[in-house]
Amino acid sequence: MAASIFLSFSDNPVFKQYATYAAVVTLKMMFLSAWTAKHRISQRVFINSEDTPGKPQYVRRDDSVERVRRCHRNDLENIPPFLVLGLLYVLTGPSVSAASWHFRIFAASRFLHTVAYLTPLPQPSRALGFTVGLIINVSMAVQVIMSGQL
Ligand code: GSH
Repeated sequence: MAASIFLSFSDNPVFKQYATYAAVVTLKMMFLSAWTAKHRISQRVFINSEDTPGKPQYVRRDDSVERVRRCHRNDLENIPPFLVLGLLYVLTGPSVSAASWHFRIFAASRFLHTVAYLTPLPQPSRALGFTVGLIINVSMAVQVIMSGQL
């Protein structure tokens, strides 16, 4: 039976799992904003002239900052879809075990992607992180579509 749309931590263990992993990956994604800011300040690499008054030479690009930004952008391409698809998937009433494996593997894949991008680790480690997360999102989307009516 499909899960109730009125979800809470106490009465739906699958939603509890979803909420926990959603918070973890969202925090990880938000961390990359702070990490970008840290790199900008320590490398003196600013994007706007008002961020470095009187020092226009610091309005420049730098690969260490761009790398963190690319990593963050990749999270933005993958984590919001997880948040939407994961919630819809919870509403299809999956087993706790199947759902937790989806959420766990997605979270692990995004941590692998981040570590591989920022270290950087040799490919295909980053591609693996990206691909596994993508497969999980596709799997949840397919299950949502299959449990609905087109
Ligand atoms: N928007 C991505 C891109 O332009 O590369 C789509 C494909 C993708 O996400 N590829 C992964 C990646 O880490 C695995 S190679 N791409 C680098 C990036 O998004 O900066």
